[in-house]
Amino acid sequence: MIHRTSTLAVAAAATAGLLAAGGAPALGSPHARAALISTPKLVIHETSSTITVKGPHRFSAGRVSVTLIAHKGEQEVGFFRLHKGYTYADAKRDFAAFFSSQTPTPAGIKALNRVVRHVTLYGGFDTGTGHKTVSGSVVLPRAGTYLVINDDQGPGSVPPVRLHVTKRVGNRVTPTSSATVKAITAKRFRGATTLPAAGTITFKNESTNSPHFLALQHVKAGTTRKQVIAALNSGPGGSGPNPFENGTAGTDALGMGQSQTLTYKLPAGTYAEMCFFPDLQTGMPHALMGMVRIVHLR
Ligand SMILES: [Cu+2]
Repeated sequence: MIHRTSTLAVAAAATAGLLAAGGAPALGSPHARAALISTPKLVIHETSSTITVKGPHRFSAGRVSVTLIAHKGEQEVGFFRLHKGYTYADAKRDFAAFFSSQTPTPAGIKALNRVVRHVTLYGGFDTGTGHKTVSGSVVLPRAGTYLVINDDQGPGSVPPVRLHVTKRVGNRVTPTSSATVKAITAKRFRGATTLPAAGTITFKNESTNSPHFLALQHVKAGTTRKQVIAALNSGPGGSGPNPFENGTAGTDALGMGQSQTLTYKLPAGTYAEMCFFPDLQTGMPHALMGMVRIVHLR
């Protein structure tokens, strides 16, 4: 995904976890029997021009388990909620305004900020390359209508699917996660430096001022953060050495204070964590501003 300009589009979509299910209820508590409820399971199939969501479209607030299956190439899905008074047509128009020029214009940056102010992003999934599926969970924390969007070319290219979430009625199981990656306000990644090569991780957006997403990109052993940033800045036809290897997977954009889980299987090795969400002042993807961290998958 890092070689496409549309990568930026991925950004603008999605996520969740604030009100993540609190785990198993205490035995003997008066609420024990009522507390643990089953987790809705959605299986999403995408091509670049279609999205189908199999599973329930109406359920109570809380965690939702998601599997994304790409029928062709790399696919992304995002979950978001529009705030009152801001319509899907508004979001579509604002995204289009931001992505209409290669170099963001002042009007485009205003449009991007309108999206971020009026849309809560609950995360999502990017199948990456070299495999057809990725899975995990997002948290849709309260009652309302949520949109599931095919984020391959950004919102607007394919009609969204609506989920009707009713009020929370109980706890759901929190998936077992073996590492946590955090995005922070300084536009950097923090958290575990060793992640599973096959397994489930948690991604949290702890920043207070911007959505972020997590792209895991396999790189050659020994690659430094600076080399990755230099390669990203020089672009596909750049003169420097290419540090990238096959193997990617990721989340979609996650709003401030939200979290999600991501379950994947990738070749073991050295990886760059990268975020391409556009800066709200300049439109520059965060990775080019240094939001790159080297980690190891074992
Ligand atoms: Cu970011």
